[in-house]
Amino acid sequence: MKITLLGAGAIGGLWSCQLVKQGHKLQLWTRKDVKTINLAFQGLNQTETELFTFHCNDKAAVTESDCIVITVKAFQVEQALRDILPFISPETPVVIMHNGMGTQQMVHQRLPNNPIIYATTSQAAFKPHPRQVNHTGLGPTWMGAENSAGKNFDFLAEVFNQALAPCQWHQDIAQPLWHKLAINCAINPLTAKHQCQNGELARSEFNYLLSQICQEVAAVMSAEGYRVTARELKQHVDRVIAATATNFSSMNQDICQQRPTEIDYITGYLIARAKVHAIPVPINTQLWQHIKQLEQDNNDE
Ligand code: KPL
Repeated sequence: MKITLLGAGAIGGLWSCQLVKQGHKLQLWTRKDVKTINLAFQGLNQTETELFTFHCNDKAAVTESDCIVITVKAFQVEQALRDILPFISPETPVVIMHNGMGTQQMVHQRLPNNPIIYATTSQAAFKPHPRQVNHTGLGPTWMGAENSAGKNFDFLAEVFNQALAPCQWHQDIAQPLWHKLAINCAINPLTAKHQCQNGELARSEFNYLLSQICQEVAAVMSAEGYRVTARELKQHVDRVIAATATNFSSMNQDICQQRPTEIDYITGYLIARAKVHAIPVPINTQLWQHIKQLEQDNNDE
């Protein structure tokens, strides 16, 4: 397939290399005006790196793309779409993959005709420097239609599955998106606040706090129609903490490197939905305030 990918961060870089290895013709769309980008890629549990050269920013290639993949952060999706919109054909499917929720409405407005597919992944990747991507953990990827036109593109899950398994199509993509949101509500703000690796959260002192976060998320998820218990969410969070023990979460890295975080699309989205259902979420609200303060402090420096 001809693919254009926006957002070659850690996850975008990982998918770019895996899709090219599968024989797809993939170009990168970048903010910098460059013609090519080299990426060194280190596969999971491998010591050697492979070098990939990607063509970039070819407007005609965007128009000819069979699929557009957007892997920028949630708060960058609007700008990314604005940049590329004039070149996207109205029938081209657009796959959007980011942590958090809450970009759907804006995406519908900007792409009223295109098939829209949302994706969420638990694959882990790390960029030790701008031109190197390391695959650091395996996890499932889910894809699903966000509008009726998107329903015809369930085969894309198999395309992504061939590139990096497991990837499956979900009839109600909001369900895996909510489950990933629960994981991110629990792990990301705490690892950013305490400047620690994910594995530190397995210490007993975090147990009660994690359970309270899960309690609040479970209440909002249930009100949204996704029946889940706080206990189930906490067990899932504990499993992800163990599986990603040596990772620094994306929010930890964003705060550390004085970048904006996805807090408004993770905990902020939970708080917004809680408000709609009149459900109190005081613990998540405190964490949201704390991260907003850290972002502000970084800005003031
Ligand atoms: O998605 C993640 C992130 O860092 O954003 C987790 C699952 C917490 C892994 O680090």
